[in-house]
Amino acid sequence: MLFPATVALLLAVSIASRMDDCASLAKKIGSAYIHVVATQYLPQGSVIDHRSEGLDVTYQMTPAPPMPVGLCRAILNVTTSLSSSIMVEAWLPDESKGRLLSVGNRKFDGCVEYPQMAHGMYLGFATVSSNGGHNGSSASALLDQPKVLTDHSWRGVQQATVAGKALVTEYYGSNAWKSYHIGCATGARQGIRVAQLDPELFDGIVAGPPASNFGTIVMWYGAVLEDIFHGNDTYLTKENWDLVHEEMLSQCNELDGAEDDIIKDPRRCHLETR
Ligand SMILES: [Ca+2]
Repeated sequence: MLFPATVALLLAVSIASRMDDCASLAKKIGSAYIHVVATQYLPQGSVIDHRSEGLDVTYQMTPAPPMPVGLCRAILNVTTSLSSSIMVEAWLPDESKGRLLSVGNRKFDGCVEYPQMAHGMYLGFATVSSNGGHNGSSASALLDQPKVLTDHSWRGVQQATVAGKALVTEYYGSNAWKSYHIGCATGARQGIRVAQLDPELFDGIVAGPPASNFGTIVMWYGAVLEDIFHGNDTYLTKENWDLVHEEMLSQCNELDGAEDDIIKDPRRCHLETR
């Protein structure tokens, strides 16, 4: 039987060993194209204060949750062309199942999806994501910058995954035996594009509602917003739309057999307004 003081000592030695392993990644992974910005061992429950790290622009959309497990965090700058680069964040959990998970971006964001990365930690994935080549949520960084646009389109995911695979090999001593990508909307579109251009990179891709036909989606948004939020007195106000929403639910919620506030097939909902 181990005494509590002995257990605490073993735990401290284990964490110290992991901190050394994590720190040594900086020497092993660097190359002409990959610059290691920082490595950091994060014990279970610790919180990343990215604002104090000066990274609030890159990570502003979604604050980091408390770390669900102990992990080695690596931040890389990966050169993708003569005029573009991506910031990559990789989390390597203490208890790995030998698999890698890539997490995509959202909309025009250059923001690392911390909550999805934390989800990867729960499942024992080494998890990687990037800023897609630019910081913040604006698309202005993409204007007249085709290399940056390419990074946001697909190359950021590809290169972050390549770097992530190298990190896994160095940190755990063996290659990732499976690699997956997960994303919603833009993140899904990125995964599909990578599958077209580099089909061997992933073993599987979870593409939520993929924003693949992005130009049409943006045009559709413009048309719909013009129709419903034009500001003319003859248009419905937000309060009016709330009434429409409630009425649609009351008339059509049960059409799909479930009273769950979801109308599964809106085409079957013919709103009776009189
Ligand atoms: Ca329903």
